Amino acid sequence: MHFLIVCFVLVTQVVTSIATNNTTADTVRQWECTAHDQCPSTKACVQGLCSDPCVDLCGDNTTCTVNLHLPACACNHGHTGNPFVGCSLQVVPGTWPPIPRGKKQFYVEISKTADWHEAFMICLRNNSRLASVESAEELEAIRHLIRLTGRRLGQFWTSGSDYGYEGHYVWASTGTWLPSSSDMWLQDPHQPDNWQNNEHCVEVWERFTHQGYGLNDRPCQDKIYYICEYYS
Ligand SMILES: [Ca+2]
Repeated sequence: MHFLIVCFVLVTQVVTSIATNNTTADTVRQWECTAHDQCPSTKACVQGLCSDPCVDLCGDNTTCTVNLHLPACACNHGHTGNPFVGCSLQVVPGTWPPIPRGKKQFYVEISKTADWHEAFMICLRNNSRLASVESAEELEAIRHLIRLTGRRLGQFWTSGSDYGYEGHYVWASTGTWLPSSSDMWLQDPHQPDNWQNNEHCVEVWERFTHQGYGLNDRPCQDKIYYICEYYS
C-alpha cells in the first residue's frame, strides 16, 4: 500500500486593473493573460504570463502534473510525506525489506562481539537485521567494508543458520535458502562441515588471505563480530 497525497494549489489569478492612470500602452501589450482560461490547459496565468505552475512547487521525490491550469503535487510511488515539502521512502512496518525497492546496505560491527542470537537481537534493536548474504556481489560489498575497518582474518556473524533443519541453511532474516552448494562457502576444507556436530550458524570469515572471504558454519555461542543489514 502506498499513500498518494494529491494536493491542489490554486494559482493566484492576477487580475489587476490596467485602467490606472500610470499604465502605459507598452505595459498592456506584454501581458499574455488576465485569467487562466486564456492560457493552454497545461499553463496557468501568473502575473500576466502563461507559465508552468509546477516550477519550484513540489518537494523531492514527487511528480507535478497540471490539469486545467491547476498544478497537483504527488509523492512518487513507494514514497510518503508532504509532496510540497518532500517525500521519503515509505517504510512498511513488519516487512523486510521495510522499504519497497530500497537499497540494501551493510554495517560491519567491530567495536564489540556477540554470540549469534545476541547479534540477531542487537541488529533488530537498531532498526536493522542480521545480514543475509544472498549473492557474490553482496559478499564482495561486505569484504570491501571489512577491509575498510583494517581488520584481517576476522570473523563476522551473518543470519545464516540450519537450526531448524540440520544441513538446510536459511538466511534467518529473510527466510530464503542458502544452498550448501553455494560458491560463497569457504573451501579447503569444504564448508559447511558442521565440525564436531556443533556448527549451526554462519559467519563471513577471511580464513586465510589466499582464500579470501567466504561463508563458514561455526558454533552459534561463539562471540565474534557481526554484520547488520538495513535499507535506505
Ligand atoms: Ca565449519
